[in-house]
Amino acid sequence: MTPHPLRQAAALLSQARQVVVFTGAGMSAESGVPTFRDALTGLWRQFDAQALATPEAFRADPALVWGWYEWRRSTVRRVQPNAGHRAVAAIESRLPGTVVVTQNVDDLHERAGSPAPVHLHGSLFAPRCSACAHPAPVADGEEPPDGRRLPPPGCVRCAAPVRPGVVWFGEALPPDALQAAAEAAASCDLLVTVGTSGVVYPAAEIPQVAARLGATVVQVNPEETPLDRVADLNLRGPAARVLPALVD
Ligand code: BJW
Ligand code: ZN
Repeated sequence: MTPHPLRQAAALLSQARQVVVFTGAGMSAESGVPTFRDALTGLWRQFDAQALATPEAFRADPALVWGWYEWRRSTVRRVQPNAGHRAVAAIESRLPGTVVVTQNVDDLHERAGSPAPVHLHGSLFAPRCSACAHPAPVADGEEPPDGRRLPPPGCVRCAAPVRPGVVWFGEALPPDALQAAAEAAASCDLLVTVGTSGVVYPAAEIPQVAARLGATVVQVNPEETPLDRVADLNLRGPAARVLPALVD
């Protein structure tokens, strides 16, 4: 008899020697951070990605883009990691050497106890100068700007506008992060992909690389995704319920 998929996944996890946990927006959904592409609530269902998440958009209207990201950052500051983030941290403490690779720009993995997640798409908490890349301080204790336009601060070094430290469409991913993720994917024997639609490249290659090189891939997602065919096991459920059941 085929064991229950959850039990099968828990057994794979307990036998694994080198694990990668690859996460997307669905990981933080139950904390109250909106995903990008979910029907109705996804950010790209309500906002125009081309007008907000491209370098051209920032050049055309820095206050629109900066205000939107400050609103996103204030949302993240108000929410807490969920049981899924804590389960990921539990996997890492049980199996040191586990690598968490996230597409998320929030800090919920860190706040749940993951020491050093690899941020493929940057962070809401690492603004930098748009001209000289000098790191800029994160504004603290301000009232959430509520999605309103807000002119970005000027760089202390060269006075050019400060930009959000995230990766926009058409921009290269941080080379160190991409390399760390690719190496971890190439050397793991189990990759758990959680809460990603798997449509944004090159990030979506990470589970595919692991599968191609022989790792077992387990997917946690309430919906079907293009990664279904890469995954050996599909656990159809929300991260905050499925992941704790894997480490219990
Ligand atoms: C749950 C859940 C629960 C819900 N529990 N699960 C055509 C083909 C291929 C590629 C391209 C193409 N045209 C253009 C490209 C390239 C482009 C791309 O991939 N576009 C595709 C969308 C078509 N990629 C790029 O531009 C990248 N750069 C690049 O290619 O550079 C080339 C280059 C090289 C050298 C020099 C210069 C250039 C950059 C991509 C950057 C992506 N940026 C964003 C925004 C980040 C900043 C911000 O936050 O605003 O990253 S877009 C957005 O998508 C964000 C996410 O990280 C990323 C992935 O989304 P994710 O995490 O998968 O979220 P969703 O919403 O899509 O899915 C959520 C999932 O969760 C769903 O499946 C739900 O079912 C599930 N879920 N509740 C578990 N409770
Ligand atoms: Zn500068």
